Amino acid sequence: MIDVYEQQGIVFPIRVLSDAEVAEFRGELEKVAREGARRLDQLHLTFPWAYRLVSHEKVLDAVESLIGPEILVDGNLVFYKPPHDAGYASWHQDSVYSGWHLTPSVSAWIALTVSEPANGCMRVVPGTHRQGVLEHDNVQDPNLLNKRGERLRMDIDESQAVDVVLKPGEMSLHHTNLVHGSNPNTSDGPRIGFIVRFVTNLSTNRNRPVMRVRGNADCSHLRLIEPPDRCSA
Ligand SMILES: O=C(O)CCC(=O)C(=O)O
Repeated sequence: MIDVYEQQGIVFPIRVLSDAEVAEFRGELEKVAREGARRLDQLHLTFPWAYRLVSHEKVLDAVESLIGPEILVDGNLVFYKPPHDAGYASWHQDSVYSGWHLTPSVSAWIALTVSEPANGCMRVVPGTHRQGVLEHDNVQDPNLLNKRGERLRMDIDESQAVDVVLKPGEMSLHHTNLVHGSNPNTSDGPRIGFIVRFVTNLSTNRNRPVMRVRGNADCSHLRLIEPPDRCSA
């Protein structure tokens, strides 16, 4: 797995959830996704089911094979594309605003529906993670899913792009410098991606709280936050 990841900047598909687990997590998500919501942030801080998903053993086993056994969650978001929705993600790198390129990190994209070209699956340009952090512009577009409207300045040769096709319960793991984006959902069903940003105890970023999901290294230099079920117990 690590060889493909280092060469391509992404590895997929990785089966992590059973059909029953997909149904359970999707059911929980549908309860909190308001009509028309395209983006839900940081669910793992509030909802025990979302914490269970970010700390799922199979997800963490794959993550551990790339960044080692000390694993922290630095963020979580859901991109929910309703049927026939114009929402899209422009070509971008995650590192631009996050600083994840400064520390061991990886993003997990967990499919809670099928994810394919017709419903706007993630698309990547393999190998671009080796180009370092590239120039981006900020664009205003109500259909843009990227929070700050970040869009890669250079043109992308679309013939080099690869569709990250996933079945429900499968996951991809991508590098923070990998150029990626996605097209609108032109299908009759929703497309749901549950995304988790993982870092390690080597992170020095105190701007955001992080949640430990595996390991026991000293993290006193970070803002560690407890899982939601323990807080409310
Ligand atoms: O889910 C998408 O369409 C885009 C995903 C993305 O931009 C990301 O995971 O950083």
